[in-house]
This record gives sequence, structure tokens and C-alpha cells, in this order.
Amino acid sequence: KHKQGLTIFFTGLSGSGKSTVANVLLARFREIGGRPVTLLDGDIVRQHLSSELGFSREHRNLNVRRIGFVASEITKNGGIAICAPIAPYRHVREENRELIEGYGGFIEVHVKTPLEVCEARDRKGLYAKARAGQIKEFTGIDDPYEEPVDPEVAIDTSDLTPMEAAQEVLLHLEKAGYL
Ligand code: GGZ
Repeated sequence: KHKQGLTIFFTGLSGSGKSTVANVLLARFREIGGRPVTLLDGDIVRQHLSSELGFSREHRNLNVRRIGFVASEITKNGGIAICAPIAPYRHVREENRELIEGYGGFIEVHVKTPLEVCEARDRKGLYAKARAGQIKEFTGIDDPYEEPVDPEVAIDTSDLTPMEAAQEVLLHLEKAGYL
């Protein structure tokens, strides 16, 4: 199992800390070495792979399926894929799990930082715009987020440093025999 490919699939609200924690994890994997590692971050994927898509349920699901497909190819070839979209719909996350578990490990990480905290951070000012009605279909405001039922890891970044949060994921990987 310590040689198998794997996908670490972050899911959570905008501003929950997915990208930050994913980047710390990326750096750690590079230090550890052994397996090539790729980060498929939400906004990067939307620039390069899903630039024609919006935020309807259909478009989000299509976006998340594309990420799952790329991650499955990386996993199949023994690499580590770190994915960090919002991925608000449970059904498609489970679809990705089914696909990827056929090739290697699938670790769902729910970044469950409460909406209040994400909104108070409002790093990009998007929550303010969503509240003002300038952005429609904003996750957590006027669009749904279906919480994972039984994720491998759940972290709330309200009271953790990015390093501590990444450590939770590494701890799980060690216990599960991936490292
Ligand atoms: C949610 C939106 C929206 C709407 C733009 N709803 O914090 P960010 O800015 O950088 O990350 C969010 C990103 C969400 O794209 P994903 O590809 O991760 O979403 S999904 O998995 O649902 O396909 C946010 C920004 O895009 N953004 N409009 N309406 N987030």
C-alpha cells in the first residue's frame, strides 16, 4: 500500500482552507519523495480544464467529474493527486471514489470550517458580493453544500494552523499504511 497511487480529495466551502492545507501537504509530499504529486486546485482547474463552466449543479458536477478523471489517471500510474474543489454534491464525490478506488487509495478530507468563519475571513470578498446579490448560486449562501457522511478525515481550520491541519491528513495516511 505504501507504493500505491492515491487521491486526496478535499471538499468544503469557499474560504474553508482547502487550498492552503492542500499546498502544505503538497510541499510535505515533495520532501518525503517517492511518488510524483500533483495539486488540482479549484481555481486552477477552472482556468485550464473547465473555463467554459459556470456554477449550476450540472456544471459543478461536470467540473468535479473532470477532476476525478484526471486524479484517477494519476492514481493509476502510482502518483499522488491532491484535489481541492468545493465539490458540493455528495453523489459525484462518491462517483469519484468508486472510480479511483479501482486504481488505488481515495481519501476524502472534509474541511468543515463553519460558514460563519469562512464568511468572516472573506479573503476574496466573495461572501460580501454573494450577500449583496452580486454573485448568484454562491455555495453556503444561496446554493447547497452536502456534507460528507463518512469522510476519512475531517478538519476544522478555525482553530488549527495549516501545518496542524496537514498533519491530521498525514497521520491518517500513516495509520492507513500509505506512507
Ligand atoms: C462558489 C464560487 C462561485 C459560486 C465563484 N459558488 O474561494 P474561491 O472562489 O477561490 O473558490 C471558489 C471557486 C469554486 O470553484 P470550484 O471549482 O471549487 O467549485 S465546484 O467544486 O462547485 O465546481 C470561489 C469561486 O470559485 N466562486 N463563484 N457561485 N464558489
